[in-house]
Amino acid sequence: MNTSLVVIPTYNEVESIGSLLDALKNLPVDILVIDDGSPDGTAQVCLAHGVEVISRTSKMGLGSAYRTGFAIALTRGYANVIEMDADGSHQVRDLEIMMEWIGTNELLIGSRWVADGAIENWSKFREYLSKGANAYANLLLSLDVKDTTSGFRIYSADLLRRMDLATIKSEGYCFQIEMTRRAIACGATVGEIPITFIERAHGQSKMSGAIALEAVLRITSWGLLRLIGR
Ligand SMILES: Nc1nc2c(ncn2[C@@H]2O[C@H](COP(=O)(O)OP(=O)(O)OP(=O)(O)O)[C@@H](O)[C@H]2O)c(=O)[nH]1
Ligand SMILES: [Mg+2]
Repeated sequence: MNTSLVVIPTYNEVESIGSLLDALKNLPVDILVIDDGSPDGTAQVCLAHGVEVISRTSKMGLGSAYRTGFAIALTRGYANVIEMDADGSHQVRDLEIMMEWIGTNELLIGSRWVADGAIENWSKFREYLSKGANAYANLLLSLDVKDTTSGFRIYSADLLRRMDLATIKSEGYCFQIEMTRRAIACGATVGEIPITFIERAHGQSKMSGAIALEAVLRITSWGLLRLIGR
């Protein structure tokens, strides 16, 4: 067993998961895929690569997939838990660099919006949506993190144990913001490492109006609670 577990949530990523798993095999990490019954056969590709898959029966959301994966990681005694998307947006070469920083901060975020961070092939709309979400979250929540929505992260297991994960409610990318907020509330230091985020070349984005709305509503309600001192 390695000391780090990469948790990868998947829904219909059959065209990109294989190359990600191949690249990850060169790193000192174990891999756990949380697949929500992808009809395209994503889970079968993982199993063919000798990778463990938790197969859930229906699409239950990114947040609940990560909560499931984190709980397993903590039960098994990993020291570090890594979050990574299966769609080719997160690069294994960036993960190698992020792993060199393990031990410096309890939460390491692969960041698009720090110096030397980059995006490739993203539409202006997606860029403004991401920057807008980060600006809104920072304005209302004073997180002082440039890329709170990034899903490319390394958590120390000690931090995750303190974070009371069962009470994290978000399901879309707001999960990343809620986790950042909770980590800071639990006394974690946060380090941002520049990454190059590449727009998926295959498959379909799971981004939707409902997911963006969840983020706006939750950030606003956390901001209001903060304003009245709760
Ligand atoms: N298990 C599970 N995985 C999911 C679910 N929704 C998204 N994912 C996976 O989570 C990762 C991130 O999802 P994306 O579709 O890339 O969402 P996104 O990064 O917000 O959107 P894009 O930037 O447009 O790609 C991918 O590996 C998805 O397959 C879900 O409901 N269940
Ligand atoms: Mg993506």
